[in-house]
Amino acid sequence: MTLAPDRFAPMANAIRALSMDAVQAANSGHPGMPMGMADVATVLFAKFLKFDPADPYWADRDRFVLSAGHGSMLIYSLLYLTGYESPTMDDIRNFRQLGSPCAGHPENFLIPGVECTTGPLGQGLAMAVGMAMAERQLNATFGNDLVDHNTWVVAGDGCLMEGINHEAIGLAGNLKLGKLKVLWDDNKITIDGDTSLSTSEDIPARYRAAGWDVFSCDGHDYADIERALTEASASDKPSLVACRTIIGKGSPNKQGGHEVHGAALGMDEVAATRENLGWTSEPFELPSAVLADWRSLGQTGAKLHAAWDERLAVSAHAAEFKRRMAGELPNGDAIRKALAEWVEGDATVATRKASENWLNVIAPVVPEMIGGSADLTGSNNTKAKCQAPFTADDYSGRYVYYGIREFGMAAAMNGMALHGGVIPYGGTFLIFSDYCRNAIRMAALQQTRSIYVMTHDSIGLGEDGPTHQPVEQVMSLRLIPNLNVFRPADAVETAECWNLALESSETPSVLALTRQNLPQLRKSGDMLSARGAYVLRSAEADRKVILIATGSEVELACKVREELEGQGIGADVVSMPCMELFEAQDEAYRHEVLPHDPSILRVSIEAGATMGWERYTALSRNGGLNIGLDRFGASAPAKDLFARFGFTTEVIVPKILDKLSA
Ligand SMILES: Cc1ncc(C[n+]2csc(CCOP(=O)(O)OP(=O)(O)O)c2C)c(N)n1
Ligand SMILES: [Mg+2]
Repeated sequence: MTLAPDRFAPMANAIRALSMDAVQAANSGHPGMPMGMADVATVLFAKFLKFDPADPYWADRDRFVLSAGHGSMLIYSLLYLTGYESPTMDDIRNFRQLGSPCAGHPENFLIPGVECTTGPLGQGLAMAVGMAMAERQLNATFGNDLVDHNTWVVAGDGCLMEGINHEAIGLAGNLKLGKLKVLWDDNKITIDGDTSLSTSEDIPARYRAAGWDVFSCDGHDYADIERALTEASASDKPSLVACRTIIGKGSPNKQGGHEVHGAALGMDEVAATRENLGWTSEPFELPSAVLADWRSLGQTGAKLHAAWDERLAVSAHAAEFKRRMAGELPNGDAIRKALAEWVEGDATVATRKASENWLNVIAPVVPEMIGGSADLTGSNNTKAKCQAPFTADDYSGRYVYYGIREFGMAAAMNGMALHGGVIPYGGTFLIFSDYCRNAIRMAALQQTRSIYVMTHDSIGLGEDGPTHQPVEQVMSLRLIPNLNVFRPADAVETAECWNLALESSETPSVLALTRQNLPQLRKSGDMLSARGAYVLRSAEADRKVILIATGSEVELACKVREELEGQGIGADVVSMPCMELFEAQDEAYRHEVLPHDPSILRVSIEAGATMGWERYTALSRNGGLNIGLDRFGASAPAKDLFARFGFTTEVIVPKILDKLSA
């Protein structure tokens, strides 16, 4: 059924009423944006968006991203009105309250119809770029019958002003992501006031320069909105539609001003708005005819979905397509076997190189792995031989040249992972994890399988100097909940950590890898890294010391151990490639690796910030010892830097002897 535009006004007013009432009830939230974009959203959902409320996870649905996440009541209203199971009206009544899935900002893990978590401005749009990339990649692999959908974004002035916007639209423009459509809530208001306070940018010109098509409309004129969205739909370039709107539209005394951005209207103004809109229903009640119009609209997608189901049923690709969309890895036995046979003999390689070697084994058998790098392919060693470039001319490629856009890359990877059907990994220098940081955090919050390959992980990178040498990055990444930070010690651990990252379907991973060569410390791929930490070398003499090390410092710990053993002091070496996985082990295992014995001195060795290591050392003999780097590095060959900053047996062994005799 096609609704005539004369039915749209009450439908849009239903969004306005729910939004202002929910914000009023919570006495907190953002009514301005949903009230301003209610008309555009109504036309989008009525005439353009492909969706089926009965199946929020339908693989070929259009993706709808509310990048301006503060306007969360817009999406909650739309999901309720069109007939999704969640949220319920009770959930909306309890907007922003404990236990309601209608959180302050939309959360993908609380409501199935929410494609991604938004709120950090700019990132929703950048994730949408990744969703549109995943769509094209899967389309090239599985064809139009199974994969052919748009990605629609609602973005505000803030999303367009953020720096990440430049990265995201540059990437999308170069890749000619024609199925990406951004609806800009062009209301010329941000929190502080009129946008002229802070910007005079010609946004359409900037988007055109990046390879986009730009359209515009009066965001309160249904026919004009439909015209602009029709034009955007026909474009084969990514499109920006500037929707000229009035923030808080409908509120007679507050619309158009910045106060309506992020505060309840107040009881009097809510009443005045009801009057102004001719809205007579009580809060959280809807006229049955209006709800019926919304619900009938919600049912139109069922037909498209059914036709798609039929195509899937007869598709030769059905099983593979379903596997990928379910996020299940292929043929786990083959992967385990490859791992068991991995690295026979002694391989002295940098872990970044070991990672590349492993990718050449694993990427051919996991076709959903889509790699990439932020212009450091040759340094991050992220490209497997089997991967062709993903370009505007060939979307079947599996390797993305992200350009020097670390934040944009990390966010796009999250969007790819959220889209499903692909497993994104991408590289940069570990030091630039700071540039990616909020996207890494958002991956953790959203429980996406994003794999960040971060090389040059310490002063061991050498001559590039302190601007490039991570000091605090590894430990600070460990602070992020639901993020596995891996720092493998050799080629065997590297392959194990890669596999753990691939298997962690709801936890993103950082792989911190070395530039410099490291010896192979273990012979077999028996997945000891899965425990997070394990005893790599056991004391021979009476055990007095436990050395806990990660990455490149495990080799050093082994040398320290040999010296101590030579002096009759027994020492274990514990390799700890992943602190988070170790913390997840049961107490018995943790005590086996790190026994509670105050006569034993525990020593941490990691070429980075020592803060945090006390948790493993402080309660040991004489307060334990932390060998690390709590200052910036310097520009010199790696060997000289390790010597200069005390990462040698000559410096560490006497410190341990001092501690033992204190
Ligand atoms: C990265 C980031 N910085 C700051 C904020 C806080 N913030 C939320 S909304 C907003 C203003 C956004 O303006 P606009 O996108 O025009 O939204 P409108 O006022 O039109 O609803 C700001 C600064 C945020 N959510 N994310
Ligand atoms: Mg605005």
